[in-house]
Order: sequence, then C-alpha cells, then structure tokens
Amino acid sequence: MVNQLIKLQTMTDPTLPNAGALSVVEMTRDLDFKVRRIYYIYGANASTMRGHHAHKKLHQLLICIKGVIKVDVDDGENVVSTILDNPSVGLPVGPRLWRTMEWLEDDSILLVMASLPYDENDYIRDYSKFLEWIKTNDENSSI
Ligand code: T46
Repeated sequence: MVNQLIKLQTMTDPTLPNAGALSVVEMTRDLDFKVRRIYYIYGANASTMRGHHAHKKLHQLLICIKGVIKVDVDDGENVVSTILDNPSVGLPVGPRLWRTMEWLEDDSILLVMASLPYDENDYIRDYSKFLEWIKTNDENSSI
C-alpha cells in the first residue's frame, strides 16, 4: 500500500513575493469522486490524536492547510505514514482503511473533502471489527 499524494495546481505571482499562493482542487482532474461534503478540523494542540476509525464506502481528500499533521493509514496488513506539511498537496484516503491523524504542531488545520454526506453507519470505530469487516466485505456491501 502506497499513499499517493496529489500535487495541487498552485499559483503564485512572482511580482508579488509576499502575496502568498492559491491552490486548486478541481473535480475530475484532481479527484475521482464528487465532493458531497467539506469539513475542517482546527484549534487542536500538538500531540492531539484523532481518527482511529475506517470507512466502509467513503472516499476523502485530506489537505493540511496550516501546520503539520501526520496521517497513518492501515489496510489491515501495513501502515503507511504521511507527513502533511504543505497546503499544495492532498492525500486521498479511500474506504476500508484505518486512519489516525496526529497533530505535530499547535493549531494545524486539516481540510477534508468527502464523497458522501455524514453517516455514522459508514464508520467502523473498533479496530478488531475493522479487521473482521475487511475480510468479509467490500465497498459494495450494504452498510
Ligand atoms: C475522517 C477523519 C479524517 C458530524 O456530525 N458530521 C461530520 O461531517 C463529521 C466529519 C463528524 N461529525 C461528528 C461525529 C463525531 O461526533 O463530529 C464528531 C467528531 O467526529 P470524529 O470523532 O469522527 O472526528 P475525527 O477527527 O476523528 O475524524 C474525522 C472524520 O469524522 C472522519 O470521517 O476520516 O476526520
């Protein structure tokens, strides 16, 4: 399992070196799912751990738009860690993957684009149930 970061189209103006950058996520070009929900997590101190769950059907794109966040993705056999410290890249995280996020800097902000509306039934929040679920179900299983 490899976490493939998506490099987002990013514009800067060389004539305005202090004017920042503008990054774009465009459907189809950058994402293979339609965005049905956007949320963001902010105000967390360094060392905060979040996640600790998998999704049955949900596809997401995670972008750390401020600070540094480590994302561990576990497919039940391997864990791949990715440091998100650049707002011009996104990490796609699909269903059937156990994810854990660790805030490595105070006030880092995680922006998430998601393929479906919120549905608690799509979550698996118990690791042993996750291991069981991926053995016996796929993304098309009813939830
Ligand atoms: C994920 C990672 C990256 C809602 O009511 N609506 C929503 O759209 C979301 C995302 C959450 N909630 C509720 C569910 C919980 O009662 O907000 C509470 C906090 O959510 P949770 O503990 O799941 O937050 P994280 O940071 O552990 O996980 C979140 C997403 O829930 C999850 O889908 O993949 O970010």
